[in-house]
Amino acid sequence: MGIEAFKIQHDLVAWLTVAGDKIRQRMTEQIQISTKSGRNDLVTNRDKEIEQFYVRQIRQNYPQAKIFGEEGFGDIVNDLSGLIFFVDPIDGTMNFVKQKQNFATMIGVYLDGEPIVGAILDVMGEQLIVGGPETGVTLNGRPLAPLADRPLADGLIGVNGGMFASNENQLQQLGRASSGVRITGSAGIEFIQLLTGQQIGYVSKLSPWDYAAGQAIGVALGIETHLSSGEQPTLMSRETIVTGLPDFWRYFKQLQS
Ligand code: 2AM
Ligand code: CA
Ligand code: CA
Ligand code: CA
Repeated sequence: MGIEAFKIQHDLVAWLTVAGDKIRQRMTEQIQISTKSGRNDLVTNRDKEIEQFYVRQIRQNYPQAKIFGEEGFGDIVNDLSGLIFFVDPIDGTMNFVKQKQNFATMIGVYLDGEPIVGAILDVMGEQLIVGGPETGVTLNGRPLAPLADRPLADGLIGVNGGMFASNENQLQQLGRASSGVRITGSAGIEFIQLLTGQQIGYVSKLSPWDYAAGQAIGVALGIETHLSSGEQPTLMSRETIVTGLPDFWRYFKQLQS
């Protein structure tokens, strides 16, 4: 395909490892917090520093690539052509600020809209999951096998708290049909739980950098990622993302009809 998926994967592992070390080393330092769209939508100096670190690495190693990053240090991306790095420097910034754990750093890489490789690091849990359709998936270097489908009744699901409370997309019925509902506050951590078999599905309103990495890794393990309509996520704007094992998706689809 003209793109070295294994080389990109190797680079992502190196960059996320350095980023994770930087964040953990500075956990006790005072952080500068500001709000974005509202009081629950935060950004810190650490989010910005880590995105700038990734942007420097990407520019140096993949000068032809476009960078779609949450904090705005990348490019203005208007279409999916070419090589694109979707960057979320700290995912779960509210958890980073309030809990000092349960947050991730992640990057997803696509070529002309097709997944190449994704990497997600649970920074405090030190769990690094990386992979894609061509490279296979590893967790801290150990290979992960594709996931077997499981009935909704036999698995936990992750949801967005606001959507669950308002029963958007009939999430409460979905929750009752499952083994239970969990609200984590970090899309990256939700994806790690999904990809390692601890959860069977996840529904949330997400931006491209929130699901690009998880979707790319999921393709290699049998995880489906859709819009609630069933269409393919656009990787361009904030949308309701439904991701999980096939049985989870079948049940979700039935509830919408
Ligand atoms: P973030 O921390 O990188 O912003 C729970 O809030 C999850 O939804 C997190 O993964 C968070 O990512 C993401 N999210 C997406 N849009 C958000 C918004 N407008 N406000 C808060 N969290 C948002
Ligand atoms: Ca944010
Ligand atoms: Ca995010
Ligand atoms: Ca973020």
